Amino acid sequence: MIEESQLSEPQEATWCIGCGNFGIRAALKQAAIKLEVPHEELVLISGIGCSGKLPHYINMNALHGLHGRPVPIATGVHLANEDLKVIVITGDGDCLGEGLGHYLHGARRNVNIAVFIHNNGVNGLTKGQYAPTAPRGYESKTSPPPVGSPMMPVLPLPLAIVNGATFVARGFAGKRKMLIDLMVQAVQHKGFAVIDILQPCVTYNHELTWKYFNSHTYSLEEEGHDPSDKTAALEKAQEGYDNLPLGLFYKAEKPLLKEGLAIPKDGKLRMKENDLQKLQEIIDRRVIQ
Ligand SMILES: Cc1ncc(C[n+]2csc(CCOP(=O)(O)OP(=O)(O)O)c2C)c(N)n1
Ligand code: SF4
Ligand SMILES: [Mg+2]
Repeated sequence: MIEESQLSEPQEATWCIGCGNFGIRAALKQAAIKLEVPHEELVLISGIGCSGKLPHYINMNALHGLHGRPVPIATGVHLANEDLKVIVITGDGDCLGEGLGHYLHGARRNVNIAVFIHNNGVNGLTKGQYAPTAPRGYESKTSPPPVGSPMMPVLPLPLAIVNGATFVARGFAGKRKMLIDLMVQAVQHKGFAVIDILQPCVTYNHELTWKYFNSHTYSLEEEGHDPSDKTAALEKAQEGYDNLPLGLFYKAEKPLLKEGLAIPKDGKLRMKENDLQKLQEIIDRRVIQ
């Protein structure tokens, strides 16, 4: 239903030449076409970062929010209008640093949104500080040699699995076909869907490069991994940077957030008329008390 020409960039991308974000954008375009949904039903919610700029470079409904906050914004958009397919575009700093609490709560709520984490190991926009996913020992301006990063990386996928996410996957910006397929499945999935997307930052991260990811990744599917096996998924999701599995780790069906909320059943929340005068009266009463 969506033509490629409808997605062309409203602004020219300012990402560095060779940045993995280009591969992710290209995959997102193809996924949007493959989803066969009307253009107006897809919406991107992004945080702040090089990744967060993606909605400026692809023509889709979008809201470019605050650093660390795209998951709660997306939750609100979804609950107000369940017809929309809501996709969060977030960086590893955005999602797993300042936004980590929101990420975990989104997972345990099993809110029906798809979260695409652009994982480059650095805070790209703010010039290359090590991000929460940087491996122990990673050297950067803020984690100088000889020690490098003195702590373990945050592992987004085991966290998602143990906290209740129901679609958990990893893609790579350099493996386009697999990434498109995972994106389509994540958006179609009913529940909290996460894709950890390996995304080389060619300017600041000289360890997690295109070459590195090409030679230190393998396919879960080719290994015969069963995504309904939660224990095996957790084990695989904890494998480190030496040999990173790609593909679908875990998929399950669980009750959705909206099923437990007092959302009006007689029509969408967005169709409800708000009585602003009544609201003001309530606010005034509270102020006086
Ligand atoms: C509330 C708030 N805190 C911090 C910042 C500064 N800041 C902007 S982008 C960013 C990190 C971006 O890193 P990441 O999310 O990994 O995105 P990338 O640029 O790597 O895609 C930070 C800390 C901000 N803009 N707002
Ligand atoms: S700084 Fe890194 S993440 Fe940001 S646009 Fe450049 S290569 Fe991409
Ligand atoms: Mg980053």
